[in-house]
Amino acid sequence: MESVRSEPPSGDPQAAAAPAPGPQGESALTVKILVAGGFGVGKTTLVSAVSEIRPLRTEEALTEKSIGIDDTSAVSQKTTTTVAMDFGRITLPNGLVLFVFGTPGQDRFWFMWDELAKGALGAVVLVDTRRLADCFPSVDYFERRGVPFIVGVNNFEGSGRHTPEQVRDALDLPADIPVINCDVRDRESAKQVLITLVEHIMRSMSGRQGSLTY
Ligand SMILES: Nc1nc2c(ncn2[C@@H]2O[C@H](COP(=O)(O)OP(=O)(O)O)[C@@H](O)[C@H]2O)c(=O)[nH]1
Ligand SMILES: [Mg+2]
Repeated sequence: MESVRSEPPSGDPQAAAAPAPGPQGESALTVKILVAGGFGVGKTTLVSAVSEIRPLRTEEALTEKSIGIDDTSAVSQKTTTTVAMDFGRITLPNGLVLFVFGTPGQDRFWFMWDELAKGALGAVVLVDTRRLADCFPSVDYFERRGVPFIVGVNNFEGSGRHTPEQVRDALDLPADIPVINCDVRDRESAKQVLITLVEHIMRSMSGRQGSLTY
């Protein structure tokens, strides 16, 4: 299997979203990816865990305005919510630079998704198995647009352990879409999720050789 850990970036010129200067001024291959999933599933946490720059966060305190709108029953410690997006950057061991955008989790921000998805080569859909249905809109969105995605099962205490195969069955996902367990609070675990996505994107691109206009 192709590994992004030790090999140089794929020679496919379409993989390059834009060249960005590296630490020594050389240009690096940069790729935009999204982190999606339901409210409180760990998107902001993942971006913060992996980002090598101070992540840009546009969170605001949950206010009375969101009471009755944002369901916080399963995330009782949650006191902030992402109103627009999270943004972070990570350089993978092979030199590929990922720009990671966390999507807003609430339905009332759907209008932003098309803007946010422009130029994205792939996505991570985070899942909390206690609230599996919350990820359906994200899965539908990426399936409909043909955006390669993987599923990260964020293991919260008390959610019980579900095997990736059980989650795959529950979400009715085809066999080629990776489903992996993760703890997005842990940098290495969160990074592994992104590496799995990049490997999946590369496999998807080599399979279709088509245009990447979504
Ligand atoms: N126990 C536990 N808490 C988590 C985990 N991931 C995120 N959290 C917490 O769950 C809450 C919601 O996470 P957040 O990243 O804000 O969710 P978002 O709405 O998807 O951006 C925060 O208080 C996180 O600290 C996890 O894997 N385990
Ligand atoms: Mg958030």
